Amino acid sequence: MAIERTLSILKPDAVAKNKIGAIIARIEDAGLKVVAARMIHLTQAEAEGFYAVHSERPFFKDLVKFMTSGPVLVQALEGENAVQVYRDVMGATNPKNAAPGTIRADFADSIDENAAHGSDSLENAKNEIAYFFRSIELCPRTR
Ligand code: RTP
Ligand code: MG
Repeated sequence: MAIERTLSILKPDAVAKNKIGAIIARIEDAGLKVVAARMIHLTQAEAEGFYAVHSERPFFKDLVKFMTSGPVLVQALEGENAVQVYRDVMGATNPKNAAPGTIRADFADSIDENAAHGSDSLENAKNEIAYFFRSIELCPRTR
């Protein structure tokens, strides 16, 4: 299987609950490696740009409001099959449907405040990583 990179955002609810370390432990335990990381408090324009694909959806306004409500941890993760592996580690979008032991089952309260974002395809992962990180900020993990 190919080595991929994916974008993770630990959302404002997870940061406010002080669960950054607990969630990164899940990420590392799944074999994914952090190759870039930054804390950022998104502006409205930055959140709207990131979620532009959802701009016509009914939840868009609330999503942007939530994502700008506090700081987030943005990370690029690397590993075999990283896009799907991280989606599996996060669990379903709605924590009520997320399998036990997943990030959203254990740390999220609702579909709106669901602790983590993960890219949904390799192509989107490339674009999303480039939205937050310059190539020089990505540190390949050779060991
Ligand atoms: P994400 O992009 O954050 O990783 O989540 P996802 O792929 O599992 O879900 P997506 O369909 O991309 O939706 C993005 C975020 O919008 C919120 N949402 N709310 N109220 C609703 O019906 C609804 N649907 C989606 C969620 O916070 C979701 O993570
Ligand atoms: Mg998504």
